[in-house]
Amino acid sequence: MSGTNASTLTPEEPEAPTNRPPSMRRIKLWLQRPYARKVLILTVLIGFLLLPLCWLLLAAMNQTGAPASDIMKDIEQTIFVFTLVSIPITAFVFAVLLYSLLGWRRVTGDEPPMQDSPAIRTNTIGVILWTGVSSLLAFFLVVWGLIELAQITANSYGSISADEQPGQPKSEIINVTGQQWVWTFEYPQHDGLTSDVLYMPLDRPVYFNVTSKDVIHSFWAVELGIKIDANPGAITQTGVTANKVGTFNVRCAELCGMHHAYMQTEIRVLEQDGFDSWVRESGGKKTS
Ligand SMILES: [Cu+2]
Repeated sequence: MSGTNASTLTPEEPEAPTNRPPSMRRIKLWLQRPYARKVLILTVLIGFLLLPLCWLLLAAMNQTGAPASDIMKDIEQTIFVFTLVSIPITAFVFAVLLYSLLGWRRVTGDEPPMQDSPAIRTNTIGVILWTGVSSLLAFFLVVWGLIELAQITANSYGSISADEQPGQPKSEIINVTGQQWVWTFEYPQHDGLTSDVLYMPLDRPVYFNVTSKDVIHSFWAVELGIKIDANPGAITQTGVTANKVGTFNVRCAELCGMHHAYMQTEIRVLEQDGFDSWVRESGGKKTS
């Protein structure tokens, strides 16, 4: 060992590659690759193709007359925004998938395989862009979701009984009972009048006490945007103000046995006069 230079004995870090172009230049180089450009073009194309989805979803939901309450309007808005925000990422993932399937098929004949590109997985700007954009989108959705959730909770009267809500016109209380496989609605303010169709007055807060006689069901007033479990031996509460006259749907949203799919009935939202007449004709007392 004698005579050797001391510096060669100390272990050295492997030499950092010095021939790598700077981050921005590497992205430019990468973008010049034909496949990168094709993937980006595909992303934009697929993005535009997916765009109508936002409206198609709303159109599908509105087929039966939704939104019939502020809650449903909030829910639809949220579905619209979530779809819109997810489109750029979905489009990019599908573009990579499509291009990988179609562009990287078997190499035929003497065709040389495509040249590898400079790796961008360790590219600072690339990594910051990718994680930054997707984090921002996700963060926006979390904030939006929390605000909408608070709004919907307020509109369904949270945990405060509707008739204790400040500044609300007198509410209607309806006891909802699920059982295999029918719904029953009882109106305690009208001599316990019962009905198998959910009659509701327009523009008045309706407060639901929901329970079940047997298994767990879920009371779903589709176009009004409320859905809550109906549990045996317990009462769950929610509420809504219908803001549209019409006939809508109640369904069971919890698999509850053989005829779960048929556990449905109608909601009839009537103007106050019409609702009062229905109450009188059905033997209940008139609303005070
Ligand atoms: Cu059910």
